[in-house]
Formats: sequence, structure tokens, C-alpha cells
Amino acid sequence: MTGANTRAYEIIGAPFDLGSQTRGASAAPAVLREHGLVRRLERLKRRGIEVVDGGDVDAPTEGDDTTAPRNVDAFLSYCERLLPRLGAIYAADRVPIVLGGDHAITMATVSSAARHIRETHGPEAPLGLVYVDAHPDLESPKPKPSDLHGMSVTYLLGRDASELTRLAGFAPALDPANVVMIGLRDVMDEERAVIEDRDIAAYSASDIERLGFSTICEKTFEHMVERTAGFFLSFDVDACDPTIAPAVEYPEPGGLTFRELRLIMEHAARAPNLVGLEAVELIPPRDQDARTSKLVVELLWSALRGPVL
Ligand SMILES: [Mn+2]
Repeated sequence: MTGANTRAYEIIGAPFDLGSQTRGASAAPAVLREHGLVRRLERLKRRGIEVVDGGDVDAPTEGDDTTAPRNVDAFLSYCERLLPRLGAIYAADRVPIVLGGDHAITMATVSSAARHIRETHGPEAPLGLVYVDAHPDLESPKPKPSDLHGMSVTYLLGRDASELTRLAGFAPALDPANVVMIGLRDVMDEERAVIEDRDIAAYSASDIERLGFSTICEKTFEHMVERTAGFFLSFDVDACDPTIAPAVEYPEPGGLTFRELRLIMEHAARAPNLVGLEAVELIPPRDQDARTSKLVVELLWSALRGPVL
């Protein structure tokens, strides 16, 4: 792994949106490019940061929504194409910047990062996950139709015997001790129980108010840098306050500000052991004035660019 200042990134679109009831996140990679994401990130070259655009891994648009979870077969067959593509990015010694798609894709992106860590640092080396989201995505698999994007972390932690838990080639992909969730505002009872039982570090919007955001950030990234071999940053756009990012499935008031999100992203980009980041759940058809898309572009750019002063 090269140092943070000479790092090479590869942008890849994963326009899979069958993991959600609300379709439309599949349009996000194209819209983010339209708003100058690639153009702006490529300019970082003069700061020693190389960014290339690897294009999209085209996703299916039809699935079987009578299965539980819905469209699970379409997702598993998509993973057969997405996982090797992510593996190739690691083989080229680059850090993936993945554009979703809905949050189901995290099962593939984080599994791929877990595999990369194991291959480069050995079987005992821990992967970290910073999960920036209004929701913990810890729903349990249910017999009734349910949506993959609410269960991503459940499967990454190895609950259930499903093939979804073994996308890394081993299970679990993640140890709950190395997961930090930031920005939670909407948590189901069953999810709260998992957070307690498995002792997951989770910060709600109220914790941010109580403890202070910079303290939470410092604690989180100290853990990621010192106690994991590498970590992945997953950013669900609904972590943002809906006044600045309305184009999501469930806008929840009281979300993170631009400055808070920038601080998280900046910490991640500066860390020597970042192994990937992603922005998911942006729904362009709901983004009437393109406010949310522009915000995501601005965030990624300003974070990778590094400190202002
Ligand atoms: Mn999510």
C-alpha cells in the first residue's frame, strides 16, 4: 500500500438498485460523472493523487421479487461480475471509490476489501468498517419479502448461513469489534438489540451532540488506523441532513452537516490504511435541483484534496 499522499484511486460505478424498494439509485454513477466528479478528481494529480475512472459494472434491472430477500439471485449473479472487478483494482494497487447503487452493494465491496486484507496481511489481519448512515442496516433475514439494502451489515457479520455471508470466500467478513457506525437516526428494535449484543460502536445524531463530533471522529479513526490492517468507509447519502441532501429513500431530519461529513472523509483520505470508500443510496430521480448529486461530488473532491490549510 502506498502512502496517503501518493495514493492511486479507481472510480467504479455499481449501479445495482434491486436491493431497495425505491428504484433509481442506478442512475447515480452517470449523474455524478455528469456533475464533474471524474474531471475534478483527475485534477488532484498535481497534488500527487492519481484518480482513474474504471467505468461501471453494469447491473441487472430485473430480478425475482418473490424471494426472501427480494432479488437475491440477481444480486448474487451481479456479485460474480462485481467482485472480480474490485479484485482487479486491488491487484493494480489502487483504492476503489465505488459509486452505488443502493446499500446492498456493500456486501460485495466490503467482502472484497476483507479478501484483499487477508491476501496482503494474512488470515488474522482485521478489516475495519466506518459506516456512515442514518440506519444500521442490521435487519435480520426474514421469511417475508424484505430488502437487501437493510441487511448488508447483518450478512457481513456472518449471521445466517446464506451465500451472502461468504462473498469474501470466508465468513464472517468482519468482526463487530472493528465496526463503527456514525449518524444513526432510525434504528429498529431488533437492530438496537444486535448493536448491544455484539457491542458495536454506534453513534447516533444525539451522541454527536453530546460527545462532540471531532471527538467521535478522532476515536473512530484512531481505532481504524491503530487496530485494523485496513478499513473501508461506507457513506450512505441519507446520513446527511435532508435539507442538504434530499434525494434519498427515507429522508430523516437531524442528519450530518457538510462540515461533519467532510471531516469524516478527510480523516479517511488521510489515513495510511484506507482500503476503499463508497457513496450509496443517492436517488437522482428525486434530486430535482441536483443539490444532492452536487453535494456528493463536492464532498468526495474536498476530502481527497486534503486539508484546506
Ligand atoms: Mn444504508
